[in-house]
Amino acid sequence: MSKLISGKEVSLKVKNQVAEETAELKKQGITPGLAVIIVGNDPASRVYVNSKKKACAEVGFNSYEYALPEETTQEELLELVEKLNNDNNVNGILCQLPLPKHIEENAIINAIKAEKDVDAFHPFNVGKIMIGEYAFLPCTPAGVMELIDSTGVEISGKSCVVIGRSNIVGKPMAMLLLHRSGTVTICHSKTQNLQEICRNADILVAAVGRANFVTEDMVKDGAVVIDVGMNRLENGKLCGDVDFENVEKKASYITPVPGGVGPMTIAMLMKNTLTAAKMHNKLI
Ligand code: L34
Repeated sequence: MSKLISGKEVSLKVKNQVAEETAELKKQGITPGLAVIIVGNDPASRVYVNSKKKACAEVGFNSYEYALPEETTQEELLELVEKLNNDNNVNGILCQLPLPKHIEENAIINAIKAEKDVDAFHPFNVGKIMIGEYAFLPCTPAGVMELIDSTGVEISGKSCVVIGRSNIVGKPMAMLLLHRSGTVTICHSKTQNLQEICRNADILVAAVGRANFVTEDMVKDGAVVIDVGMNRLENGKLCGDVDFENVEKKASYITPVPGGVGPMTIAMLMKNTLTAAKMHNKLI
């Protein structure tokens, strides 16, 4: 029987810490500010952006929402980013992905000033992550690290397998595990012997985007299993990449969906925005 890792609890701890530090900053007349841009009407994005605004209020930040219509042009969006780059009340800028197809995501990511890039998606910040010298960690992988650390399980020397190679999760996730001296394997859709490789993992992180992709036969007895998946089934139910019911019996620790990685993504965004505010005020 495995132990559930509560993203709700761990995220609350992170947010409480951010709130305490924010209260201190406010005494010096500094209130961190996060600008969140959402383009179009994706219902899932709407839910996540609302949670981000709510978290800002909880920790004491100002938040500025820019909800733009689906037909917004790339030029219009770039203009807004430029305006926010130059706005001193804004310490962090986040453009919720995915964007409508007619907008090139990389053009927007590259336009956000690296020092306000609280997602850590800008190539400058991605490069910093590679060399282990970062101000901002990408929110989801950073949240996963907090969840693993909350178990007390040592990462150093362990076999860590990441399923998924996206720029947003899989690649930076592997890098963070490597920085902590994990022996890291990245698996993807072309991987041969996927089951065998996963079965060897002491720490297994699933970021595939397919419901119930990770089955019991792919999991080692006693593994730590982290589920980054966020799949909406036809019946509206939210479900991860891991066949929770069966994998739970084998894992030593496992994250639920919802209530696992999702809330951590938001908590780490708060942490990055606080860091940005401190940097902009030359406090770090
Ligand atoms: N720019 N785009 C940018 N930054 C990000 O960090 C994100 N991401 C991903 C999608 N696009 C982005 C998020 O915010 C995924 N993501 C995210 C954030 C929060 C949650 C899920 C995904 C979350 O709070 N999930 C809840 C359930 C929410 C529900 O009921 O739908 C959970 O408990 O897992």
